[in-house]
Amino acid sequence: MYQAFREFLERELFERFDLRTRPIPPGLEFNASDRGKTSATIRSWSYECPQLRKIRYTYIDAGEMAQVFNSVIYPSHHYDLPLLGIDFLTFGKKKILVVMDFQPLFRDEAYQEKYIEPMKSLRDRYDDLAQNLEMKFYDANQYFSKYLLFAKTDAETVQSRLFPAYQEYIRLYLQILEQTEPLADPEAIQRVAKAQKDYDQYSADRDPASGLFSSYFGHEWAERFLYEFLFEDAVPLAVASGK
Ligand code: BLA
Repeated sequence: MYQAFREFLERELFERFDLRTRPIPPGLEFNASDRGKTSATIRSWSYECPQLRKIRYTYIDAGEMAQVFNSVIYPSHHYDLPLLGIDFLTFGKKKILVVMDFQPLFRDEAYQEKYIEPMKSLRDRYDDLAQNLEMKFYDANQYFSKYLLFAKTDAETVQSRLFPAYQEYIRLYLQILEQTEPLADPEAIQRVAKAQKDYDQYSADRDPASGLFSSYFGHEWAERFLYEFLFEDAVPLAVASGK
């Protein structure tokens, strides 16, 4: 269902950047569970280049049960750009939830103006995909912008509306990256590194997918996937609290 989305992202990135494969820890690149009705595969890709220190995307294919496309792009610490976050989820025939955003690292006015306002006209044109839904797992004021796309929708809208919106968001993001001067001040660079790390910790601690990963692939694999791949700069909660 989201394969064309994955292919589009891949093409855009390969055309613009000199990508190298970024290693995925052994055993986490692919997994398959076969429990009769709940058979599922999960596959991930990861790349890097001088401007983008971590590009990762994951596809879960559990047939009619679930289709998921999830991605985060982390710029190099020399860019204070938001992260590009994508989470498109289809469960069964009815439940489709899509989220896409430039995920801000900082919340000051100047930052908003520079990196978030450029999304406004796009978001206004895709108003139907920005539904102001309540967040249960995350805090909408942390690492989400006011112009995020966040919708409960249907398969037809995914093709007719989400696909063009997605393409425009990605192109805008890459255009902003191209126009942004890298930071030179070591303190500013350090501040970005810290903010990206905090994002990983925040996201790993709240990830609503860990139950989904556990149910298909077991708890141990799910924990490794979360802390060694998806949000590798996060420390598992039990370790952080010394338990
Ligand atoms: C919600 N994301 C969810 C849910 C799941 C996932 C299962 C809950 C859906 C529900 O309400 O039943 C799934 N999250 C995943 C998967 C991965 C993951 C499969 O990290 C990894 C492979 N989530 C992101 C990113 C964004 C994001 C990058 O990983 C940013 C665009 C957003 N996901 C996001 C939001 C919700 C969500 C905003 C709703 C959560 C809420 O209600 O608080």
